[in-house]
Amino acid sequence: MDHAADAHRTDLMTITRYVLNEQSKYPESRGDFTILLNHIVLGCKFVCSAVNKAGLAKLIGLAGETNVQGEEQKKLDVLSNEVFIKSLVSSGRTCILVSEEDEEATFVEPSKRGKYCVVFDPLDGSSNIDCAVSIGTIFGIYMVKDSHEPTLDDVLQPGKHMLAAGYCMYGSSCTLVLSTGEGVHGFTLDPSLGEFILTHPDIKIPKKGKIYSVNEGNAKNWDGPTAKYALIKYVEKCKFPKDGSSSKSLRYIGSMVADVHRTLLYGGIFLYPADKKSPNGKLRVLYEVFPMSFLTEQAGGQAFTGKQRALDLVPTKIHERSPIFLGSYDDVEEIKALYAAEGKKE
Ligand code: FDP
Repeated sequence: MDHAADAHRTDLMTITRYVLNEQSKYPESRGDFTILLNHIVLGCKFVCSAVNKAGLAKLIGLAGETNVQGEEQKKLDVLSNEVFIKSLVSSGRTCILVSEEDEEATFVEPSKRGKYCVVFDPLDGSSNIDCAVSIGTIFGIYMVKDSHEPTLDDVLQPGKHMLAAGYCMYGSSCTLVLSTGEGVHGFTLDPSLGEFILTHPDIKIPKKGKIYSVNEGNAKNWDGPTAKYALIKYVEKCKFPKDGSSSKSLRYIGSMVADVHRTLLYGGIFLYPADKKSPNGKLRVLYEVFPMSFLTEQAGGQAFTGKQRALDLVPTKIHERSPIFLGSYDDVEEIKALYAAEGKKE
């Protein structure tokens, strides 16, 4: 009998235990962050359960449709948003919430206010919902700037000021990946326990990868001389490397959470450039680009916008977009070099 393995199996590092351990490093901490995170985790468990039951419960479809009982159906992303907003407000630890689903930020009423601002996309990859492909929730956490009345400036901060970021992927298993600024850790939901258990401690992205991930069908719309030629050259290099190395594989799920999750674990690069349809790129700075860039850097990779380090961006609007290239350190170095070389020709 392998007693060591047994001890490991019975000594479960749940996400709450992990965060409490982290908290104990800061004697002045009052446990507010742990409470906030517990409410995010609750939202993730709810959405996971709703996603798993979506087909059965007739949650799939457009908001505004009615089901056979004549009740109004809520689209999964509308439902997920409601759950996160309610859970975050009731935590008593938040003051501003920015959700992909809501045009305006939510300012929490004074009696329920705390010091954290949470930016999130409750259900990212929504075009994949109806065919049961992996989707996810993405979140980032800031601390309010000072004790004055909170304003939008508290969330319009560069990504490097985030205290924590993460995502939960609703895939073949439900996986929550979190960084509080001390590495990246992955937790898998054990459905029988209803607990996220640490399964991927200290995720490090390979220095160079064998996969590139981009919606290449958009190539005719890739925009601007620098972007267009840098990208075309990069993609050509992935397919027909001139240095005798093997060509890279193309993997594109079209769900940012799933594409970034694979990139963190297997290495490679994920690209969403600007194009003629989306001149500033498609992905949103606050709740897609920043959290994923934060995690990528914490795992040892890089995140670049085509002009600068992604986490240095200072958003001016809550739903601002940006091009993003993130992943293995060496792969992002290559795209940065191509952008620099093509930029000089302009
Ligand atoms: P979706 O439109 O399905 O919600 O956030 C938007 C997003 O998904 C990302 O999850 C995904 O990476 C990207 O858009 C896919 O966009 P394309 O369909 O243009 O490739």
